[in-house]
Amino acid sequence: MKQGIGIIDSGVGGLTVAKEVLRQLPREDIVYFGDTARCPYGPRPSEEVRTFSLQMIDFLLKENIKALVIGCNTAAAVVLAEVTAKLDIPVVGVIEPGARTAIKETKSGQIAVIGTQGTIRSGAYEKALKKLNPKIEVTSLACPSLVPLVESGQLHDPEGMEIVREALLPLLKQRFDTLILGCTHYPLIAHFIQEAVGPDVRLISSAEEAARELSAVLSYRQMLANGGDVIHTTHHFYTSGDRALFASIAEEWLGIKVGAVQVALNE
Ligand code: I24
Ligand code: DGL
Repeated sequence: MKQGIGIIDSGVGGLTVAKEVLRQLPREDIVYFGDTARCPYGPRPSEEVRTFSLQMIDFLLKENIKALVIGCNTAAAVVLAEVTAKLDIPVVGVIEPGARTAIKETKSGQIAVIGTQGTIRSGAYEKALKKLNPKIEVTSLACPSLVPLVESGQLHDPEGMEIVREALLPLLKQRFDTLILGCTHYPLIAHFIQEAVGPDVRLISSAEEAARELSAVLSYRQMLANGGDVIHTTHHFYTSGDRALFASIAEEWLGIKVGAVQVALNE
């Protein structure tokens, strides 16, 4: 039987990762789990994020996946190392791939990172960047107002632009030429973010880079789904919350028909 790519996220934000996987690896089946009932993870203590993430992973492992993507930056910041060490299948996080691309792109050696409180507090991006190049200067900023902004749907209102400007104010005193969008939701407001930091700053989407990394890993290990001219895929979507709400957001975002199944995780 064809094995799928497992993707976990705190909710619907990881659909930005799923969309990139569908685009870059159109032959692959996706098995997505979004913990919408307990979203957001950003403000939660890391021990809680760890427990919740491991519950989702346990569920997906029973779904016969061949690789796992930790699509949520907050979760990847906490559990990636532990899960990579524990599982026999390839595990891809959303942090290292974005860090690598930022290092490749920066000319000044000054990189900024934005994310949730949990992601920034963990220092995971800073560690990943400094591990690759200790001379890189890193500026990190938690932006707790941006996930609620995206989820409010004000993606094209002047009010949304103001919230982004306000959130990024502390960055504008800093010097950097590359900005890592270290959160699933930020690609949806990339236009606001670009406007706030100016046209000379290069934005890096962690979702896009994670999908690229997955593609490289599967290719290297000769684990890519094979087939001819006709592509046949079956995707599965699980949510801990309301399945109709989940499905409507997923359908709009991915542009495919989505049947979501609700699953209760242990409290
Ligand atoms: N976008 C996100 N979360 C929401 C939302 C949204 N509502 C409207 N849009 N709600 O995240 C979160 C809370 N829900 C989740 C489902 O269960 C119940 C609780 C960003 C989505 C990233 C793919 C705006 C919106 C949309 C469709 C696509 C994109 C988008 F409706 F931003
Ligand atoms: N998925 C989370 C992340 O990428 C954002 C939403 C949340 O706080 O749960 O960090």
